[in-house]
Amino acid sequence: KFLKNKSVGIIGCPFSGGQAKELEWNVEFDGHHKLTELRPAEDPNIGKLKKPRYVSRVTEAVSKAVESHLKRGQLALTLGGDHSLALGTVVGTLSVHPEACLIWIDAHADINTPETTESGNLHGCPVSFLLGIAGKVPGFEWVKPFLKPDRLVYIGLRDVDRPEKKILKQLGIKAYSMHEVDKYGIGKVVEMALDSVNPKRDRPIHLSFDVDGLDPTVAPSTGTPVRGGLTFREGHYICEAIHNTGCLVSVDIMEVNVNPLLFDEASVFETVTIGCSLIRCCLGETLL
Ligand code: 5AB
Ligand code: MN
Ligand code: MN
Ligand code: MN
Repeated sequence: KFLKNKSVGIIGCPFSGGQAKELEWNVEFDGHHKLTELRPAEDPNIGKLKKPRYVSRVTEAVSKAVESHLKRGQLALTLGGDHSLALGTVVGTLSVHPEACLIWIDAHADINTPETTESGNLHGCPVSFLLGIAGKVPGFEWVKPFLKPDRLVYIGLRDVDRPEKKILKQLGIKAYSMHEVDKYGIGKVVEMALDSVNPKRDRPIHLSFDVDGLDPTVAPSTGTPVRGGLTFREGHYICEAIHNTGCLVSVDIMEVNVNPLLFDEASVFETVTIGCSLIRCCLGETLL
């Protein structure tokens, strides 16, 4: 009766003056970036790649946003959204911190190239673009600097496509699958992961956390769930340990799907809640 158009205005209020403050971070919320406005009228496939122009424009805009927060000395926290966004966030981080390393938490390796992808979905490809092995795809010329393969490490893998396995082997990329998490325990795995990409703990860290790295029983509302994932505590441990290095500059929490047509309210609530608590661990929330 009182509203004009079907449009909601969100008023972000990062304020804690009415209570005892806790983690002592100032929060600057940009508001949601208006990314859907960047969607081109026409966007035919390029080879197998779906919506390539839309993804390239959005990720370029996101890279600039991350870059600007980092340049102001802020921790860049990006909430998404499909994991193609990490192409933007990681380039943003590398353009300010070229020596940064990337810790990728995921059930998937997201390293398909435009040649190897079967689905054509770009959320399965960001890492190949980041490494500069995607070849020339029109619209993605802005992607630089590239990430060196020895600056990348995975934790949580359990659904890696055959050509992706080949790429990981060829480039000698460090990866700790769920098998290694079971074998060594999460404490040892995180230590080994950090030793491989950040041996002296003197490089800035970008953490890209796909919530499907977690087990679907703890993070159900995500597009490509895979059984046998990280437990609630293993996920949190990763964030706590990375916070403790003092090197964290950029965090993505990705693949949280809040579409009420796809997931029931309880699943969305659980997944958003765990996303929030992972973030608090990244910001230094301690148990004791
Ligand atoms: B996610 C798959 N490898 O390329 C592909 O959720 C899945 O960002 C990609 O990790 C999953 O489509 C992308 C089969
Ligand atoms: Mn921003
Ligand atoms: Mn992913
Ligand atoms: Mn995934």
